[in-house]
Amino acid sequence: MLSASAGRILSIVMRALILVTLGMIASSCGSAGSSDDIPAGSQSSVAPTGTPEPQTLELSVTDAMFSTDVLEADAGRPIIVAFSNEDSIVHNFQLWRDDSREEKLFFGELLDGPGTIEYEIGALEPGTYRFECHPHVATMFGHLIVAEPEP
Ligand SMILES: [Cu+2]
Repeated sequence: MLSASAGRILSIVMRALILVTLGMIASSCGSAGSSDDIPAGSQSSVAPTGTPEPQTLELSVTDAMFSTDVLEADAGRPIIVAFSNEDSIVHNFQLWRDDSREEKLFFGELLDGPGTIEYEIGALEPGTYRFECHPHVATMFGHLIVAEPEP
């Protein structure tokens, strides 16, 4: 019903965006060598396949405390949490959809002592998610803020 036509409109919009993007790439190639080129650094952020680049968020634990209580990430890009346990007791990273703690999205392998691990969270929609250490939910928690990347 409504969702079907909304989906059709969305796919038309997506196709138009892809065409516009291709047009921009084509025109930037055409002007190669001119002084007002896009800086080289910004070109590498556009993967040729359209696959979004992963982003790595660093999080460590010392004295049963996370290194931060706010993590930030871009929407739509796979998230990797580079987790480091610097304690001799067990910690991990788990993620809830929000503070209601009704929908758990990720449960990270427990690290029983010092060590590092990369948790592959996947891409998320914009929102304010809640992260915790499973054995210490009452004292070890924070928020992961996912937002649309700056244009
Ligand atoms: Cu813990």
